[in-house]
Amino acid sequence: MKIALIGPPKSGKTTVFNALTASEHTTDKYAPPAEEANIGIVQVLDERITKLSELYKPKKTIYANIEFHDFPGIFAREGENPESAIYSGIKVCEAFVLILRAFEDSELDQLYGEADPMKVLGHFEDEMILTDMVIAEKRLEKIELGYKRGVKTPAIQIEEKALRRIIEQLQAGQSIREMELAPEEEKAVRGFQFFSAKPILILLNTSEDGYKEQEAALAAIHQRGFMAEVIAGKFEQELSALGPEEAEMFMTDMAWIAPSGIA
Ligand SMILES: Nc1nc2c(ncn2[C@@H]2O[C@H](COP(=O)(O)OP(=O)(O)O)[C@@H](O)[C@H]2O)c(=O)[nH]1
Ligand SMILES: [Mg+2]
Repeated sequence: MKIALIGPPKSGKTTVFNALTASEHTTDKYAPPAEEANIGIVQVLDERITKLSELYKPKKTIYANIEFHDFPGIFAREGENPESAIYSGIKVCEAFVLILRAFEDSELDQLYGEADPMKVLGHFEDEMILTDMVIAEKRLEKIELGYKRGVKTPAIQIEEKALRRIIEQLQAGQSIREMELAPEEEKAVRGFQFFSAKPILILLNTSEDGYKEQEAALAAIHQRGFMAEVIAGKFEQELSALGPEEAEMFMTDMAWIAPSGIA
């Protein structure tokens, strides 16, 4: 499974990526955005699989893989071309993790504006909806042109109907993931890889002692129908740079009780 880490510049995408994949990509505050995505594969060491494997002793035990793609800021630059390499790279991912800055940093405030997760979330939602609308409308125009030339198959009619419903949803400012498509409609439009149709998890990236302060923001995001968690990205990155034993000692020393959302 491919998961795209997306978000505005300097929200902590690479920091979270490093934590997840135990990598050491640069997270320099002043570095320009990378040209390409960082890609890392993580094995999901599912205990159930381990137990089954112990029981049945198969020749090979294969755990599920998650491939994380850490993209340079998307939807960040005005007039970014939706057909650019970044967009196509993001499109092939099956789910998104949107990382929003919720940690204090006065220098980042000056460069990128104050941390305002709700505002940024709204911006991303709008951009996804807008990008999908362009794709859906373009396709619908083509279908209509085909109709005029007598190209009208039952499959195209299903697609046309689905696209009309999708456009209506998007025009109302709603994401595609919030609507119900019939299985044949879903199949007809699957190839478009609509942004707003994919599952999305919102991560509020905060400092290690900033959990409590994020409760209201988290609740507000949940209320808008999103899955969301708080993460202490930098702290997690530091932890993942330690070996497992060191990490455990460190956690015990700090009497750190992992809040929900931190594994
Ligand atoms: N205080 C604090 N700083 C962070 C946190 N996560 C990231 N940063 C800093 O924010 C800057 C940008 O982080 P980076 O991961 O490169 O952001 P990206 O542009 O979204 O990939 C770096 O200076 C990080 O050290 C965090 O949880 N707390
Ligand atoms: Mg980065």
